[in-house]
Amino acid sequence: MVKWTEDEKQLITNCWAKVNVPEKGAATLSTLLIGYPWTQRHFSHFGNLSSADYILNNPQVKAHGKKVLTAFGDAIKNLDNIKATFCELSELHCDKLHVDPHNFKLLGDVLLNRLAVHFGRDFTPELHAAMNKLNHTVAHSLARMYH
Ligand code: HEG
Repeated sequence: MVKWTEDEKQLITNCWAKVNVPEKGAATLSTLLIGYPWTQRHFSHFGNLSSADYILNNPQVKAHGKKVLTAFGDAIKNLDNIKATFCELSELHCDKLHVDPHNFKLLGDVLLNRLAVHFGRDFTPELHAAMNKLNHTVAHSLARMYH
């Protein structure tokens, strides 16, 4: 299991405390759906996703984005135990949703970009590295039930 230094834990928790989860969740999921349109196939029941405008204004996209980032928050509260925390979610994404695990990495990268834009110069290389490590761990933990 991944090991965190106290500095990394501090950087991640301090950063996350300043994140507006509903707003960044909506922005992250809509950017994923617009930028990587093959991800839309999982959300056909969310209504009209036929243009960037529709995606950005879709209330189900907003609500789901909030759910996804809330789960990121759960991972952050359980940094030493992310695999166990995401055990059921991994099963869900594997067995029921059949999401290609590569898409977890894409979502994490989109989130990282949104945070970098939001925090500007406060998004230091150290914070970037810690958040990148978190993304890898989240993606890896979600993909665990695939093999
Ligand atoms: Mg997933 C459901 C978290 C990536 C597609 N996702 C969910 C749920 C959570 C979650 C918490 C709700 C589970 C429940 O209702 O019990 N997702 C989550 C995380 C990540 C992620 C933390 C991080 C990378 N998901 C992801 C990606 C896709 C996807 C990349 C597709 C490209 N998730 C997906 C779908 C659902 C969930 C289709 C069901 C949505 C619904 O029907 O409401």
